[in-house]
Parts: sequence; C-alpha cells; structure tokens
Amino acid sequence: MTQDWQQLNRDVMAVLQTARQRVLDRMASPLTVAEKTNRKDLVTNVDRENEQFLVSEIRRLDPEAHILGEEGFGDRLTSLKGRVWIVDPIDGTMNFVKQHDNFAMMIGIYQDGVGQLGFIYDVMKNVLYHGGKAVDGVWANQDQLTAPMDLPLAEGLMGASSPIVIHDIAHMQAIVHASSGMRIYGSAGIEIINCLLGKTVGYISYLKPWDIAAGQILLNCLDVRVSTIDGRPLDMLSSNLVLVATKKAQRDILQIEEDDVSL
Ligand code: 2AM
Ligand code: CA
Ligand code: CA
Ligand code: CA
Repeated sequence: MTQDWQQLNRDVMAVLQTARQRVLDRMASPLTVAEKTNRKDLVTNVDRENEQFLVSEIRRLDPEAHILGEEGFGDRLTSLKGRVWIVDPIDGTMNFVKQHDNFAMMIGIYQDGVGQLGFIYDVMKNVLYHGGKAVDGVWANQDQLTAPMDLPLAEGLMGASSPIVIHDIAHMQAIVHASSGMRIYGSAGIEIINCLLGKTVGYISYLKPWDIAAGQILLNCLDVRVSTIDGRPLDMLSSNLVLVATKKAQRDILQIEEDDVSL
C-alpha cells in the first residue's frame, strides 16, 4: 500500500493538538520531577504521560509502526527498516520545569531510514512546525516557510547547548568568535526552529535521535545542513555531536574544525 502522507500529516497534527491541550491541563497541577542521570537531566510525570499518549495514538494511526521514544514506552529498535517514528514527548524539560515555556513536542517519521515527515510543536506559542520530503515543504501552522538565507558564519548568530560552550567542545569559542554572537535556549527543538526561521545560522549539541529526528527532516527540506561536527551523516540509532548550519556556515565551521584553531 502506498502511504497517503498528506493524510498522515493531518492526522499527526490533530494528535499533537490534543496532546498540547492535555499538557496545558496537567501544567495547572504541580509537576512530579525526577532526576535521570544527573540533577540537570530531568523527567516529569508529563514527559512520561505524554509519551504514553503519543505512542498509543501512533499505534492507532499506524499499527505496524516501529517507535523509538525517549522515555522508553516505544520499542527497542536495532534497525531503521520499515516505518520508524522517533518521539520526544517534551524537549527542553528543564525549561518546562523552570520556565513553563520554551519547550516542544517532536515527532520524526522515517521510511527505511529516509526522513519523510517532521513535527516540532512550540507548545506555549502554539506554533506547530511540520512538513518534510513527503509533503514537499515546511509550514508553521498554516503558513508555508521559505528557505532561510544562506548566510556565512560571520553574518549570523550561533546556538549551542551549555556543555559545548562550558567545555569548549568542537572549538566552540573559536566558532562564536567568528560569528555575530551566540544564544542558548535550552531546547534542541526551539534551537532548530530558530535555524528554520533564519534567526540563527547554526546550532551545535550532543543529541540523541529523538532530539534531532524531526528537525533533520524539516531542516533538510529548507536546505539547512544537518551533519556530525566533522560533516558526516548522522547515525539515527545513537548519539551524535550534531552540527546544524546553513550551507555557508557549515563550510566555515568545518574549516575551523580542520584548522584546529584555538583563540
Ligand atoms: P530533553 O529536554 O528532551 O532532555 C538542552 O540543552 C537540550 O539538550 C534539550 O533539548 C534536551 O532534551 C537535550 N538533552 C540531550 N541530552 C541531555 C542530557 N543528558 N541532559 C539534559 N539535556 C539533554
Ligand atoms: Ca530528557
Ligand atoms: Ca530532547
Ligand atoms: Ca525529552
């Protein structure tokens, strides 16, 4: 059976709108917060409940789906064969807990390893970014996005996660020095939205598959590059040190990596 991607796109949007309302309702009560690997790596009852909800809705839409979810309610995946749904129920959990803002829900749908549909929902702004190769475009709610300008590093702002900056991973200080400046938002999803909109020219972070699955699909559809820090394709079954960048900023950053410069 050939997949009706347009219909699936609409169905997933409806599921995410329901999920958003459930999350907003749950935010009216105190959150239950637990540490995962350390005190900066949190999970809440809402992360878990939302993943359970999304996984059950995905199984309803696509009974043969293979699902990889951050909180473990999906399947144990060893390959990207078939249709694979990669789910991050709350991206930016620290922001969710501390700010009640700047967090996202993300779903990426891959067919035999090829990204087809991506969804990043900025929950508090109520803007759902969706689209990809299968529907030939990217939209913010109903509005189609055009590709961001291909600015070089020197003409744009860079995003990164805090550890990359604190530990100067991947020559981050030299990259910031060469850019117009840096911004840190604390959510891969929000950072990716900034790249989609051309508000930043790039983003660097250690990311798990669910942090970048949706974003890679949307970014590639708007000609923004997603690779490892040395320019290779991502392995969507493991962690990667990810470089998101415009074509020109990617060239500039890969040159800095090659030159191995320090300030
Ligand atoms: P999360 O909130 O879904 O865990 C924070 O810089 C960003 O990096 C968030 O998008 C966060 O996703 C992600 N991240 C990945 N690994 C993380 C970790 N070990 N601790 C905290 N955030 C992590
Ligand atoms: Ca997490
Ligand atoms: Ca995440
Ligand atoms: Ca998460």
